[in-house]
This record gives sequence, structure tokens and C-alpha cells, in this order.
Amino acid sequence: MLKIVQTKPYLDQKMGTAGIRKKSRIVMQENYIENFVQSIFNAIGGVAGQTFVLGGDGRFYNKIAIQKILKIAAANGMAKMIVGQNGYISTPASSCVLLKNKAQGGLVLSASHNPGGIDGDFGIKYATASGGQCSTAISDKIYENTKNITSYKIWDAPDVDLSQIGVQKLGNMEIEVIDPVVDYVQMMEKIFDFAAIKKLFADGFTFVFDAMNAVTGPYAKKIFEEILGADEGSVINAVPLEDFGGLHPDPNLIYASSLVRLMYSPSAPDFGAANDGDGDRNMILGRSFFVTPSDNIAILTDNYRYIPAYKSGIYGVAKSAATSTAVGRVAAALGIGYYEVPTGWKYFCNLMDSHRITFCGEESFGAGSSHIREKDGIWAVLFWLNIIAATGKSVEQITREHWLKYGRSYYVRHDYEGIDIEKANRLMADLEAKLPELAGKTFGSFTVSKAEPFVYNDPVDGSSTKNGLIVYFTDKSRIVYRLSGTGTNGATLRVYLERFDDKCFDEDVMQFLKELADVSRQIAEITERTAKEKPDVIT
Ligand code: G16
Repeated sequence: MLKIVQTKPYLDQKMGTAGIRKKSRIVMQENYIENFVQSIFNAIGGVAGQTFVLGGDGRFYNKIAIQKILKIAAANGMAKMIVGQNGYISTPASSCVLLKNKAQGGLVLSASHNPGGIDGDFGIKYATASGGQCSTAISDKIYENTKNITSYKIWDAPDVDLSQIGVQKLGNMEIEVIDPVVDYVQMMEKIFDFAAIKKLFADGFTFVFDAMNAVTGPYAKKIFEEILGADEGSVINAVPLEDFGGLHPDPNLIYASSLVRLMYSPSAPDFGAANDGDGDRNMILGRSFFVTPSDNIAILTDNYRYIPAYKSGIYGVAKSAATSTAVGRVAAALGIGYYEVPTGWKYFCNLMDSHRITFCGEESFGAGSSHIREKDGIWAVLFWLNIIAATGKSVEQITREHWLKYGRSYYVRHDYEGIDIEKANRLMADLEAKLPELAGKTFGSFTVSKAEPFVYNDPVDGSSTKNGLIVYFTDKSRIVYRLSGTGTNGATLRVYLERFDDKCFDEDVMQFLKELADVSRQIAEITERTAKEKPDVIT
């Protein structure tokens, strides 16, 4: 039965870099989810007769939020909701299913790499028919709606059983429960040389994939162990848990620490990888060797010819402005288009739709291609395995040969977390105001060549976005400053440090970037303004 429920707006439902991200307890407030989802539907002119895809990374509150969304969708006249079995779907699989079924939209319930649980985080990402997250113009409209909402529609019915694959009805809406792993696997089989990777494993290649107790466990088990023949048990932390078993499902050197310890131990396998909560981020490791995400996208791009789906040629490549310039050197050598966009995968989508790019990547452990409109963790792992199978080289060899050919961008990101939001905004505003005076000034051994805000003019829709401040130095070093759009606790200032070297590739990264790190604090007066003498997290 259709019910109309009166409600009061929440004023904090503005989307950040990727959808809405909040503490779980905030999302659990009365009508919080209902308001947000109804506002999406209102802002896009209703969903009557449409098909959507729905699922999440299995974190705490996933199950409850899914039931609410199904009932709101049915009450708003949606024709069909395609739902991942038990409410699970990875972000890349959601984009895949959405595109395959030509659905009009998709909702992924995830706070990505943020921890889960009642004291953790929850989030919702909204994708449009393009398969990618909605543009800022649409999210602004949704935000306006959330501030004025007075009622929502909901179908008053018992909860739906999502444990069995098949079709059922909720009011007039059809619910199709699917196994999203099936579609995703089919897509990967079309892109990569599975036979060559199978042979690699059959010949004794050793491998570990850490699913971090999050959504990619079942995908990874199916692909790497069952289909490709990696040893049973190669996929670790493979069962999705509501609180990720207490893990912080962020695949980096800090939070994937047990994998990192293994990869730097004498018993390390040939290859190690991890994915994040919703399966769109990846980390790649060789034996005692870490590939930075910025090098990752550069190396994948340079080796596109080994991959069946790309071997006849690729369009261009793009990266976020904060990501190192390594892939730019590859694009120049290959003679393909090269774009820098603001942080946020959604900014790549127009470039992919218009065939300007095939690949894109970000420093935040994201890489992907135009096969979908999200970054894709398992895709990146398969890409590496395919290169290794084709060349017979190790992760370290491939990376070192890359540096020899193109030089090396030493790169690190400093995060200053939990800063008072007003203080952080003031720091950025004051820094921006003084950028014009920085050119020509010297800080230690670094001289500023140019300093300016990063402004992106989208060549497809003409929109203009300002995101972050960049200080360039005469020796090709760069410092990028920006505030994170995915945190849930005050503001996080991200400082991205890059220093280029084309002679020696064996410097200690922290040591090589130490002076630049000091300069970054000096220029932005970080310690004076935040009382932080060093970053809280270094990745
Ligand atoms: C999201 C976006 C990425 C972005 C990342 C970090 O990833 O899709 O494009 O790089 O957030 O954003 P920020 O620096 O603003 O915190 P995910 O994996 O969290 O959905």
C-alpha cells in the first residue's frame, strides 16, 4: 500500500567527491535515508517506469537501507529494481550491470574505503544512465531538494527476501535478484587473456589477494581461484563482513598492513594485491616492492598492447590533477590524448563517453578504463597478471624498466586529519590569495615557477570546476593542496608531493621528499594554523 510520510529536511545532505558519506549513526536518524533517496528521485523528475540497479558493499546498515530504498522506489512507480543477491554489489559490478541492462540509474550503498560498523561510516553513491556517478549539476539539484523536502512516498509492505536469485514483485515494481559476479566475470573474460593468466598460475606463479573482509571476496574467489587456477586460499579475508572484521578496508601500505608484511617477508608470493570496501580501489605489490598508484596508471597505459581488448589501440588517458605526472610522460611518448581533471571519478566520464580517453587513474589507489564508468580494483589486478603472463617479468622488473624509460616521479601524500572545518577553509583561502606572490620565490633548494588554483574546463559539457591549489617548481617538483571530499570527521587537508628524477631510481622515498614536505608545511603555514607538526597519515 502506498503511504505518504511527512518529514523534515536535514541540512547536511550535500554530496562530496563521491556521493554522500556520513557516520552510520547520522544515517540511522529517522527519515534520513528516506529523505535523501526521495530527493534524488524528485530532483531527476521522478523514476516512474524506470529501471535501477541497487546494492552495497555489505557494511553495517546495508540491509536496512536496501529495504527502505526498495519500498521508496516501488512507491515512486519504478518499473524494475535489479538487486545484488543479499544486497551485495561492488561499485564496478554495479556500473557493469547498469550498462548491460541499460538501466536509468544505480545506487551503491558504500562509504568505500572508510571503516564500517555502527561507529563507522555509511554512504550512498548515485549513478546515472551513463554508468558513472552523477555530475555536480545534478548533485546540486539533489542537495536543493533535500533542504526543502516535506514528504516522501513509501510502499508499506514487509521486507523483501533478497537471498534467492529470481524475480518477485513489490507493489507494481519488479525486483530481480541477480548474482552480480556472473556479469562481472563475463566482462573481464572479454577484456583479458584468461588463457595466458591460467597458464601463468599453472606454471607455479604465486599470488595473494586481500579482499579486506569486504565485497570483492566472492568476485576474487571466482575469478582468481576457480577460473584462473590460483591456489585455494590465495584470496584472503574473502567473506564480506558488516564491520569488515574491524579492518579499515583501504588498500594502502598502512591499512593493508598484514598483506604488506607478508609481501616484504621471505615467504612473499610473486604478487600481492588488495581491494577496498566496495571494490573500486586497488593496491599492487611485488616481492618487497610497492607500486604507487600514480606509477600504476602510467605502467598500465604503457603496456596496453598486451591486453586483448586494447591491443588495436587506445584513445587517450586522464588522471586527477593531484596524481603524479608519470602517466603524462607515457601519453606524450605514445602520442595519445592526455587530460588532467579534478579529484572524483565522475570527471573522467565525459572524456570516456566522447572517446577522448580509454584509461584513467588517480593517486587514491584508483585505476580503470572505459569498460565501465567507475574505477575497478579487480580489473587493475587482472591487467597486471596479463602483463606478467605476456612478458614473463616480475612486478619489480616491469616498474624498474618503466622508470628507466621515463624517469621516476617520487610521490607521497600527506593527510592532516580532523581539522576544524572553518580553520581548514581559511587555510585554503589564505593560501590561494598568496599564490600569485609565490612565483620566483625560493624555499630551501626549491624555486617556485608558478602557483595557481587548479581549474578544469570540461571539454564536453563546458562546466568549470576549481579543485585544489598547485605550486610548481623549476625542477618539475609539485605540491598540490586540497581538502578531501570523502571524510566524515572535520576537514582533511591533503598535501600531494611529487619530485621527478631521471638518474637514480633507488632513493628512499621519504628522505628524497623530506625537504619538499617541509616546504609544503612552510608555504601553507600548516603547523601554525593546525598545531600539527607532521601529517596524521602518509600514503
Ligand atoms: C572517491 C572518488 C575518487 C577520489 C577519492 C578520494 O573514491 O571516486 O575519485 O579520488 O574519493 O577523494 P577525496 O580526496 O576527496 O577524499 P572512493 O573510492 O572513496 O569512492
